[in-house]
Amino acid sequence: MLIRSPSGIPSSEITPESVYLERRQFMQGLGVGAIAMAGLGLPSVGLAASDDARQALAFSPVAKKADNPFYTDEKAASFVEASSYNNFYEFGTNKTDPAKHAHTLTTDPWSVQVEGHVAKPGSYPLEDILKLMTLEERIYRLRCVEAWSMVIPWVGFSLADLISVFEPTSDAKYIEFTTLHRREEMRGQRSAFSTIDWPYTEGLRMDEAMNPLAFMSVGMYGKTLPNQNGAPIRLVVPWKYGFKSIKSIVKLRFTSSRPKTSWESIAPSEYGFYANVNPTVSHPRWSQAYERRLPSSLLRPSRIKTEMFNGYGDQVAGLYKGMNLRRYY
Ligand SMILES: Nc1nc2c(c(=O)[nH]1)N[C@H]1C(S)=C(S)[C@@H](COP(=O)(O)O)O[C@H]1N2
Ligand SMILES: [Mo]
Repeated sequence: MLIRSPSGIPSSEITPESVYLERRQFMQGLGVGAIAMAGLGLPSVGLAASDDARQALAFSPVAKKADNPFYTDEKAASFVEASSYNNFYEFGTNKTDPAKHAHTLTTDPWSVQVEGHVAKPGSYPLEDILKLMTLEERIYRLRCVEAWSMVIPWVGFSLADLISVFEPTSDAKYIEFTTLHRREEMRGQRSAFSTIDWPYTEGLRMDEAMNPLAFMSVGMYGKTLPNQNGAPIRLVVPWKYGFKSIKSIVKLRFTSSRPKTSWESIAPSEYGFYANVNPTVSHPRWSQAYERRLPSSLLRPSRIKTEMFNGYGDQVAGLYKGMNLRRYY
């Protein structure tokens, strides 16, 4: 199915000049960040290459106001930090594996298959999706279940806007998301030791997916996503543990019953379907009361208190009214 841009104007022509200027100054700042990182002994493997491959995006920058839920004035990680310390098991289980190995992934052409309880199922080429969506920037905290977190400036569009394109029916109560399964390009999927039954899947309840915070990201730091961060399109759900923010998405399925997710299937006692950030419910093997805000070092451990719903309670607590969050973890 072909979707036409309403205006026909390439998005690159409608970015205000000021955004480009700001971005250029920002990118110049990155060189300094790379040197600082080298000092911390963090890897720089493959980063120059992945940065070169990234395209500038046209987007409206985030409004830097204290009451904007899509913004935080907490210090963002640098691009190098956010693209060299990753979880993306399709490329290996070490934090440095994705930056080393994700360059093998082909992200163009890319389509998203839409199935289930929708009026408009089909295979949607990513470029057609992008013509329909207005790109914006959001600076979100992402809290990993492993008790570290980062602040990252994402570029993308609201998941609710995307969902409305497919016209879900009243039977659509959940959405299941699926990552690409392509063993030739994803060395983690070829590993004999992998615990994940590929492809990686995730899910959201429909009202969670429609919450204005839920975001589909196609970029970060003003440019298209590096492969290790989930190119060309990934989910960002900032009030939930990072594993819900599924990368390199190829399928959305609208279902009437709750989908089984990868982590829940591997260890149901450790990872629940909801996976809301909750400092009062420990992981069976460690506390979730504190987190390490990256970058951190021995001298500056950056240990901070974890907030309920990762600090997004004003926006999302209502979704879980009356639910026992110890039971529905
Ligand atoms: N397909 C897929 N998506 C994934 C993962 C993964 O292994 N495979 N890891 C998740 C985890 S545990 C985290 S913390 C975030 C990390 O996102 P980042 O590397 O962009 O910071 O991606 C999530 N999305
Ligand atoms: Mo994570």
